[in-house]
Amino acid sequence: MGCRWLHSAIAVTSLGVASFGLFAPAIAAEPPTLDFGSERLRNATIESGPVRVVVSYTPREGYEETERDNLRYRIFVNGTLEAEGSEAIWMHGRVTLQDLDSDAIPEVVFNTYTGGAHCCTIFTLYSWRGDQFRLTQTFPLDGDGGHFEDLNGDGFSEFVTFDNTFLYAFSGYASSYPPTIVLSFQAGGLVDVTRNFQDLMRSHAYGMYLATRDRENSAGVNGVLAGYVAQKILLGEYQQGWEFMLVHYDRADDWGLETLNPQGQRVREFADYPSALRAFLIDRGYLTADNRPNIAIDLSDRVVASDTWIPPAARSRPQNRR
Ligand SMILES: [Ca+2]
Ligand SMILES: [Ca+2]
Repeated sequence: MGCRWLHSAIAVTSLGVASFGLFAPAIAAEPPTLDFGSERLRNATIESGPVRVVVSYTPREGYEETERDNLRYRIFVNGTLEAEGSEAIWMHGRVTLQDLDSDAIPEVVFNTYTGGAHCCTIFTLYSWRGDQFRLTQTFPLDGDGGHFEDLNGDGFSEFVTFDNTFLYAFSGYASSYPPTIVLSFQAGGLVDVTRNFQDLMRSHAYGMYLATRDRENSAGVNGVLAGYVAQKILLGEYQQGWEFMLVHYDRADDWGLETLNPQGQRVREFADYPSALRAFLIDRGYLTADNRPNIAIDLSDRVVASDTWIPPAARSRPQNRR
């Protein structure tokens, strides 16, 4: 329902990956997984290598006003409890043991779907770093959020997603076409490597170009073009992207020409789409304040909500250690 461009974006992205031709993805056994859906779980366990996860989960019975945590988990390494936590699962979720950095110790990857029309998946990652866990949690990300895949075969998985801040900025959801984000899983955290993946970005830009052509002079093209210009900035082709936008934008569409604060009061108003888009791209860090491509942009900040370490004091049962 109404996610046509996002669907085509994903299809194009897949083509881009397939056309890399640099490596043949290894065919690995399915990683150990537990799904959280309509079945109750009591101390359900998955394990791989030194890591074991024990989960209890109670499905929700219809709508509940309280955000009660209905998933509880404990994570053991070599038999010692090293982390525990709880989450609220609204629709469904899963936990997977997946080695994202090829060090033979699987990462614990939770993803939880929050429900809502086009929303949202949160990823929670525990990575054992020898004597403690590094814990990374994403913002709620649109749809299924993204996926892990080792795009270049270097042993470090990439998290492939989109810049969610473009959704609804200059059009409704169906016409929003956000630019690519690729983060590499390094040392237990997510690092922006988007611009290393030129082929992937280029095929995504081509999808945006086709979507613009299909929407010529019709509502929503400004949502596609916002993503397109950002994508071209990432490709080092800002000027070309900007000129394409100037030819193709919808002058009659006023979506996004005023900025409201959380109280709904107007804080900024723009005369036309190009000036609103320029201000937006500066706000989002794609352009510097003096209107130049920002080569230092770090796109991880719109994916990673928190990144912490779990110190020994925070662990339960410290007497079990060593
Ligand atoms: Ca690992
Ligand atoms: Ca990689």
